[in-house]
Amino acid sequence: MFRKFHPCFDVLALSVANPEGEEIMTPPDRSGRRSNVSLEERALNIRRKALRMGEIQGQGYIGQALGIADVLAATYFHALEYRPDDPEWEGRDRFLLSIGHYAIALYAALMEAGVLPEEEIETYGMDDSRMPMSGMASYTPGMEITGGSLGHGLGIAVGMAMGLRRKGNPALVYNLMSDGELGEGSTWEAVMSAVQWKLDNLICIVDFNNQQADGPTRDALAVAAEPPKWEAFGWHAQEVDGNDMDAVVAALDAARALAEPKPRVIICNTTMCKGVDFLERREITHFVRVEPDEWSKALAVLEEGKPQ
Ligand SMILES: Cc1ncc(C[n+]2csc(CCOP(=O)(O)OP(=O)(O)O)c2C)c(N)n1
Ligand SMILES: [Mg+2]
Repeated sequence: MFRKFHPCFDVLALSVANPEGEEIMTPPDRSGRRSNVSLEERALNIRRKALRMGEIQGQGYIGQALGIADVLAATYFHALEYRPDDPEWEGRDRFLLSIGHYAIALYAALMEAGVLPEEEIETYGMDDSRMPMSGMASYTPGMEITGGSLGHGLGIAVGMAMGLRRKGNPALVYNLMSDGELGEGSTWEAVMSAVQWKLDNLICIVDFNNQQADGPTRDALAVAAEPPKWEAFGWHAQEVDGNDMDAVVAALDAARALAEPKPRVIICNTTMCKGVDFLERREITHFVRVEPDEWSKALAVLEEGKPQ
């Protein structure tokens, strides 16, 4: 069984087994996730769950979660190979959340995907919860790394991609990073390493929401996000509207189908707080302030705009 969209892995991988003797290439069980629920509906559910978690804690990085929901829906329900009931399945694609403060968004996606049970939503951010406010690998099934010290996810992804290739494992490594991380030198060391090692099993997704803690990214180091910059380093680069589902899906397909031996980046232009207009208009969206009565209002606005 060849991976449909990834023609360039080693044929030898077909016979590789993990230490338990299970064939890595056993086709994943898609039941319960690639159902007839549309990607738009998945994205809406991710937004709903994120808002609920925000309401429970009275705070959260909700602007990021609402902004990246479409990308997460396309990634988890169109692109990624994984088994919801076996998050450590050796054949899974690795999804790295370099930006630990986006954990609320990934928890929502993992719940929607059936990796985390929905009942746990009420524990978000509480003592002993498996969903702390910043993502930690040792706490949460499906959380591959402890991100949050910004600028390190891509370097870890490079190491993982090299390791998987060495083991003959055809899984892909996805790294979700932020535009703020483009200002970190360690990111660019990883960019160069990925090219040096011809890592065609690495897909980097940049959430370009034009926001950092201190203001707009375009006022800082925005040139780093442009495709020509990545292409000059030797990457295959695409730039899309990250809130346009069809565009995100097409970009993921193109990244996976590429036969050239190079890493791939998809720069996703997203809108912070997408789907809740009164929050979209807030000036400070990095840690958007939501009043206690605004959580239900935000949910109502989201429901009004839901896909028909
Ligand atoms: C190395 C490092 N420096 C600073 C921080 C503090 N910090 C947390 S989130 C953040 C904003 C960075 O911008 P971006 O990742 O684009 O965040 P967004 O506002 O889009 O969520 C900063 C500076 C950190 N976590 N790690
Ligand atoms: Mg940002």
